[in-house]
Amino acid sequence: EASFEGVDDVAMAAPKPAPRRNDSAALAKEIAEKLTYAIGKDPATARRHDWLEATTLAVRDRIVDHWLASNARNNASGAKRVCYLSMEFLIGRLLRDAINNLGLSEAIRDALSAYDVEIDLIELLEPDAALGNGGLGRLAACFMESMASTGVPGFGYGIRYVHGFFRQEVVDGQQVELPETWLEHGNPWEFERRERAFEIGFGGKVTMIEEAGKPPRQVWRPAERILAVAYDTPIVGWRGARVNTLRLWSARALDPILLDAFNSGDHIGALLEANRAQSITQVLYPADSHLAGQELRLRQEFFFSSASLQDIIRHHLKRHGDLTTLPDKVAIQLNDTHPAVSVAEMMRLLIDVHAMGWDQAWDITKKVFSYTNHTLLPEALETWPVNLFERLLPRQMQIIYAINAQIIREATQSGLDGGKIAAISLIDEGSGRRVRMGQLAFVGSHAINGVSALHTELMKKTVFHNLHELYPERIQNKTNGVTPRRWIMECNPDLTALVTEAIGPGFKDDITKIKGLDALATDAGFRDKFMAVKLRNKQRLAKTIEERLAISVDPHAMFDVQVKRIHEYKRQFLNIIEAVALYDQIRSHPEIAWQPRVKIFAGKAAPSYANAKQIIHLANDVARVINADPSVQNLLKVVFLPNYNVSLAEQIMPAADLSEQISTAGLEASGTGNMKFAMNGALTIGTLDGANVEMLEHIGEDNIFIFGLTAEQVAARRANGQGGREIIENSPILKGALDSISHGVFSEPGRYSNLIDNLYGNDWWMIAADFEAYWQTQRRLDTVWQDPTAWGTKAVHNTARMAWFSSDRSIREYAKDIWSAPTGA
Ligand code: HBZ
Repeated sequence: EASFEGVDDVAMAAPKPAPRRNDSAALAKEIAEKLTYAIGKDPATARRHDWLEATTLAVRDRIVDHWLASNARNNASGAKRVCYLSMEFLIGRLLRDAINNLGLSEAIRDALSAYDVEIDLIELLEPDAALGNGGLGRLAACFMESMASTGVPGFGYGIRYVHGFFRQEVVDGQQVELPETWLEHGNPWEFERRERAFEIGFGGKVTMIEEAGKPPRQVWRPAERILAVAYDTPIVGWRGARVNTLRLWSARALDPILLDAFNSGDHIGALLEANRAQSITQVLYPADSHLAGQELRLRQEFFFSSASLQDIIRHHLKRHGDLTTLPDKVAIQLNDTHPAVSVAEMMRLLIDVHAMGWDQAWDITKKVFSYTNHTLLPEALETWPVNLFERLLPRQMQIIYAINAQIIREATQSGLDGGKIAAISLIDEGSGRRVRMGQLAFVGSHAINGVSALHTELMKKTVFHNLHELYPERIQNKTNGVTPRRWIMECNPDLTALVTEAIGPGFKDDITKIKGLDALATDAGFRDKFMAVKLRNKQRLAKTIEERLAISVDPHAMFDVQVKRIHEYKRQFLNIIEAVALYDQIRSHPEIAWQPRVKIFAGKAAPSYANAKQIIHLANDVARVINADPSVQNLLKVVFLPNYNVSLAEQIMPAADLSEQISTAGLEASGTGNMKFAMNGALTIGTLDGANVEMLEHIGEDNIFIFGLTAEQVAARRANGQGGREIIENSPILKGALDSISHGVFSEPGRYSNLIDNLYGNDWWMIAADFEAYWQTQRRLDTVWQDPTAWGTKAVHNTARMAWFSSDRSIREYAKDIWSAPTGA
């Protein structure tokens, strides 16, 4: 009970431990104590990982103090709680975050230096918790930190995957996936809550029970039952003011071993059931853009949804006694459709388990839930075959049919025609009957949001066009943000020190104050210091590149960076073609004043996404040839850094000069890397897509480099079926680059013919269509780079004008407009 319920009767009576002191002497003493008594090592023989663990435990004690206090406050005030249900939390390392937010950075550094231990070195040994794929999972992590920092009583609910996102190696230029084992040496941040375990059912039958004097009711008797066990991780907000909980569920068998089978000699068979149960939380699906469509995935979704809802209901009943007040006390945010089955499961729990009537249950459900959409890509929208759903979740399927009937009645009454009704139906009757999870999440929620202004408008016009017509007040926009603690203060300490020196430390508490830098953009002295910080960050990244890849890059060259998941719509291919074109042009026009560039790529491809893997291969092929060619040595390098993850991002963001945000317009819902780069003073080259549009508004058109077709133009070109052939044939630079790729300058001929044929064919991602504009804009950037004053001024404006993209702003908007939840500030 400790974490959620806080002070219970026993704890009240027990004497409280003395609060911890935060000076370096006290910390040094405690770290040594942890090392000795928790780890069993002597300072003289301790290894670096022992010091990491001892430090983590000492920091953790301080977090626990704040954590218990936060929970006690929640319980005393009865304030509305926000439950953020997400299949992914890409939290990365936690030690630096905790130390920074508790204001312990210097004390810890000093404490450890007494033992000749460097915090910067031991921190690197913490595994990077990669319980997510990309932007969606990282957004959930930023939101958890911002809820704690803005005073929202937030509870993250997700899955404790034993194996997070795979580790990527590049072998002979190609991606190889290796298992990731973040829990191998234990996880000091988590607390197992044995008392928080819920049964989760699958399969079986639904029967109607009729008891005298009571209305008939449905009872689900699952064929298979397993346990969901809670593991809690504290999430520390800025200044430790609030510590929230991330509760991750782990699957366990009800019976660890089947004794009958074991005793009759079937030793393996006796363990099968336990293995099957545990398999649910073994591994994260590594696909971010197309549906895995496998039974295990649906099991994962239901498993964590049901456990979270049972926990929420249990807590509510214990505190408030009565489920009719649930919407006043809890808001549940569905992070994409992955937890959308929650809508049906909530109805089941209210009706079947807690004996509520349908109408009241439906009203409560809609008031409690809200849903965030993160993609318009049709191949990423979740649908499940009706027969799979029915077999695994028979009662929930019945409820979905009943919800559907009700929605169709409402649609008919409001005069929607048959075609529109088919479009809003929760069941897709088209290609084999399928349950549409987006529609389910929509109808079960009072608010549905997109993640940037453009994306939200497109949602209204495309995927949810008809539902929007039926329920026009439900869709709203909540533009994404990123936490400035991790993405400025922690990843860029030199910049943080410089900003503090220039405008004082107020921006740490209120990021909008960073606007104060704007006036200094034209101050040569400040600008020089700003660019000197950038140079130091680039030197550090250059060292990493040298160590990992044995490629030496000049920190004075422009670092032109594209790091994100590899996907055709994100158009890494466009960037690579530009690199090839540049390579050709530098060699054919040595008289031109080319500006030295290092093109840096990083990102993972879904293991089953063949074209994305080809793009990685091409990047590595191109890099190998260009980096070995003495004729462009000082002017162009290409680097593919393997195994992009949160920790690598923390090193890359502060070291970038140019940020590539070049998705085909209309397809990147928001982007969040775009924000991290700009906050750290990189200029953006980008399309009018996702949050780039709003970045343009905030940063100003002189300080961001926008090119290419708009979302409308893309839609029109696609509708016309104009391919790329004509464009390619009229563009000697593009044609030349494609020819050198096809003809085997970088590999045997034909290796990339599939990718190239696609450009000549329908050019679905508008790479040919946008190439010329992209090329010209890159050359404009060369001109600006030649003028360090101009570049530095724009860089400072970027950092100064990005405060609005703090996830604190996003969270305050959610709290006010969607959750009706309190914020502290
Ligand atoms: O969510 C991303 C969007 O592509 C990006 O534009 C946006 O900034 C970010 C946060 O809103 N979407 C994802 O990252 N999506 C996934 O990772 C994903 C994971 C599993 C799936 C589908 C999508 O089954």
